[in-house]
Amino acid sequence: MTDLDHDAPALGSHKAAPSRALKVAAGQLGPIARHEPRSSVVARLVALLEEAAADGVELIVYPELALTTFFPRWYVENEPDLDLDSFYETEMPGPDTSRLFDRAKELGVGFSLGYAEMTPDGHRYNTQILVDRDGSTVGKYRKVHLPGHREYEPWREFQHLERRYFELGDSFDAWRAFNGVVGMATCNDRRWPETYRSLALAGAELILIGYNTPLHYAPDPSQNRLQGFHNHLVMQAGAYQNGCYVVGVAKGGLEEGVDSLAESCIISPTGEILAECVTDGDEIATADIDLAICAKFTQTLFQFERYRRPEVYGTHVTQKGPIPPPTTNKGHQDG
Ligand code: ING
Repeated sequence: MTDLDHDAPALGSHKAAPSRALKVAAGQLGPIARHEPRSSVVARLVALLEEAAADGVELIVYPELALTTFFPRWYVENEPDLDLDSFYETEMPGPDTSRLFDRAKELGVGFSLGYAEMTPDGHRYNTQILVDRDGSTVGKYRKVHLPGHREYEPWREFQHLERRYFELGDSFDAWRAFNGVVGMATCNDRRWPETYRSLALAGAELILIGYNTPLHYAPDPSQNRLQGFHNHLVMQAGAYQNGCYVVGVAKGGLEEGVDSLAESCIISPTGEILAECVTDGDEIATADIDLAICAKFTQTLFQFERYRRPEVYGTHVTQKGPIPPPTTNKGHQDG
């Protein structure tokens, strides 16, 4: 007997669930200079927070590595004026960031913040934290997909040494917060469909993503002109295919000679962009969302427990790379 034989009667027109309104903001940053002090950056983050709070925002999302310049663009060991450890936070909140935590709590606004994490036992991660409106830390995410390279590559105009400066995170988690279920991902994660599906399988209705994306992609510059298209493409697809909201937030603009994509946005489970930043500097874009809208997709077209076929998807977890068919097509079913 196949699953189809026991298919439940088709869903009637989807009954609207009670709304779960939430006002969110993308808290986009422009460039952070090589030696810009954290106190200066935190002042910029607080300014965005206060602007958002004045507009009734309940959750603001900041970019990846939002406290410092994007230091993986350099082989830091060869930069006499740079100290690698100085880019990492050993505590969160710490001396420089407690001002942000305190002000957010005062204003009753939650936030997600990307930063370089150094654990007490010396492990380094590209981390994102989720803080609730009462100032409590809800959860922490460590970037799973690290792009770029590990060794100095002189052929590149600038380096992308995330695989040198960070260790791999190893889980996609979702947390109950903001009257819904919230997940986080970071930058390159947004290009991999597994990211959104893993979080949606954990019940995520809202996925918060910070990014630093150079417009120039050294391994294939033909992609440069497509950076903005690809950025929105992957997040809109991830939102629609998983029936969730996605907030994508850039650190953009010309940072230490590297032009980086801005175009932060808030995306609906419909896949539509609800709000978008229009500059490549410090800017908020806000949207009134309703987490109940997710069910219009997760309880119909993308009702996972009804329509997904995990028993067919085995290669998704057993294989890392592709295994093409042998030179002949023997072994495939006829027809
Ligand atoms: N940055 C990039 C990203 O995935 C990259 C890596 C750069 C990809 C340029 C493509 C083009 O958006 C991070 N930090 O993951």
